[in-house]
Amino acid sequence: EVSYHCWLQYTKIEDEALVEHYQRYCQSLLVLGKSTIIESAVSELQKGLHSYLGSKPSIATQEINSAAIILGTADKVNNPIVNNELIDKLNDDGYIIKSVNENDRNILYLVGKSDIGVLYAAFHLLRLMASRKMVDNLSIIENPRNQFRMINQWDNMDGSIERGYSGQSIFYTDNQFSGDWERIKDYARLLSSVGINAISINNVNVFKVETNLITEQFLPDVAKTADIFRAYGIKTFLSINYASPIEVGKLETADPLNPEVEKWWQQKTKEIYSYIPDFGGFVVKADSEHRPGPFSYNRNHADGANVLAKALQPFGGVVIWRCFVYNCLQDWRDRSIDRAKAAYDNFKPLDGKFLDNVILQIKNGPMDFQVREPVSPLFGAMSETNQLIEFQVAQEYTGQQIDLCYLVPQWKEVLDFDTYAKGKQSEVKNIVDGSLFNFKYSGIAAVSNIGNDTNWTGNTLAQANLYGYGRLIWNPELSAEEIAEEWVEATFGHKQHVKEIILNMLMQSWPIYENYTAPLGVGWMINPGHHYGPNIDGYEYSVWGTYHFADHDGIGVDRTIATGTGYTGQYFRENADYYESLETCPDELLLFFHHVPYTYRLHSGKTVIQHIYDTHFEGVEQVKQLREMFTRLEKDLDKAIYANVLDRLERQLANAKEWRDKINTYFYRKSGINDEKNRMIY
Ligand code: BDP
Repeated sequence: EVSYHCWLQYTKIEDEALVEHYQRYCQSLLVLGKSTIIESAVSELQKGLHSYLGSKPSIATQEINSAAIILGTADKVNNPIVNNELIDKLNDDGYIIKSVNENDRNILYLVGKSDIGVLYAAFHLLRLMASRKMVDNLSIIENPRNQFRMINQWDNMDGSIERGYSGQSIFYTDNQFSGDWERIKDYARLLSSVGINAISINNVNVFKVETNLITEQFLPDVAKTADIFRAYGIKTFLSINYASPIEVGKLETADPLNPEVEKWWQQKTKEIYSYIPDFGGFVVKADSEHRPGPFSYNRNHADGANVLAKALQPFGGVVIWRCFVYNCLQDWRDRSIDRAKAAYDNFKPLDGKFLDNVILQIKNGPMDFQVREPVSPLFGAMSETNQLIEFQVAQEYTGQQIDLCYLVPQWKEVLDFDTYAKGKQSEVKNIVDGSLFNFKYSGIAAVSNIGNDTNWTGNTLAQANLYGYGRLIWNPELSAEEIAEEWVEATFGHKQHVKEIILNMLMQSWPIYENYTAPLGVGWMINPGHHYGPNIDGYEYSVWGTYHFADHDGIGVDRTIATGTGYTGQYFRENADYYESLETCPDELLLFFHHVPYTYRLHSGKTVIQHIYDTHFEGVEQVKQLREMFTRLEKDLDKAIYANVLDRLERQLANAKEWRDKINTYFYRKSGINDEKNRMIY
């Protein structure tokens, strides 16, 4: 099926002039140097060129006379075109693409600083061809902006995926590795094609079976998996259970300061590296949502992380320690507790106490991947500690790959957010790329959205989020629209109206989803547990710390310093003031920061209650429009893809209506205020 190949379809080029143009460069491949990664580049080019042009390039190992692509690492390329001045502009994963005409020969140089750059250059060329771009006079220098470009699988070994919306795991089934190595390889290709260079292959919640991934029972299969990813420049990580010394090692404690525990981790780590010499390291969810951690032993998170870091240090591995730490058993009647403050409160005091191969992984917002949240105040607050930002490509709270929600615009807003940590231009993107504080390690991670559905992502259009995630973190300066356009062309081809419609649908989708779900940044009005569909009070009187405080008079969480939880005080001055004051607090986050009456007037000029009514009515109409636009493509799209997306749009419409009716009715009854436009509210 077409959808299986996602953006690597390499659809045959019909325009003969263009085929001829490419042929002028692509008749043979001259490969300089040898490595598994370079082999991946060669095989991808052969596959792609064959598919685009109808003929496979020949492979040459010596200078040849026909039109050629010459690929290799900089040290192997013997041509003044690729000079030191140019090479010096590359970082470790960077590359150069140059087209030249020498003695009537056309040559395309694909040159990496190291072999991974060569592979990225090959994918870049294939991407240019997907967009049907000419390749004359190319002079491209590319460097990824972020060092870690990571994907986190939330796959369990029984085959289920925590927050998976596209079938079962491609990695595991029945508490074993599934052995579907071909599929894993295709996943590696997809990830590498957009520059991903690290993957953790099991859920952050590590249960009984997965605890054994670090034992001889499973390490051979972990190693096999790592071999596949390595050929695409991707390092393998494992999520570990903090209580492993007890559960695997049969020790009586997992206290990080206990010498036996320390020794155990050192031996264990050594064993892991004997299977996987370039193992990336551990991802750790500790003291969070009932997972074990250092708190059990009255130790802090720095103690907790450092014992692992020490064990990994001799091998060059890192600890990725998650900051999603909060009390999930709160007394909901106690208004002084604020879950949003938890990560900062737990970690900020530990700045500078972590070893330098520990990286803190911080969710983009202070709560949990809601459709709208402010940026976590931890970014910029720890100048002495490596930081990674965590996004969620899986659409847990954003429609579960049933509803359309292209998330690149959301991530972009987060990366562009100025923390003012060192004055102006202290944007999150300058923190996580390591530049602002000169971090040794840093970057971006995200929860994957794939499963074993044929199209990988449930809704075929959700492929855009995986693609867009990779492209954006490679270069945060790309626009959400540029990225979407590339994806649409690679996936759906070049018919103008197809491009326009799908692009349009993607670009509108996040605001539409926001319109019919929880209003103005308040979040959480979602069904508890599975997190799909509306449930206004579902979380209101429970222990999770996720409240909206709606009553007869008003709604919202007062997080101000003056009268509320004081959360705004966790930001640097400029942002603290900005959110603290009703005058400047932006509408879309109003209810995250303030409790206001329903009659409160937004900057938009509408009252809060009227805004709620309007956006919910409008959201449903917009989903109808999405569906209508899409049906215009029936004749243009692959049948299976058309049916798949249409089915999702129908379900999205039903969902949007349910949200509209429940939200509007609820607030109408609570407030007793009529809709100005007298639409039907129950
Ligand atoms: C939440 C999910 C939960 C995860 C948790 C986490 O609902 O399943 O385990 O995040 O990130 O979004 O650890």
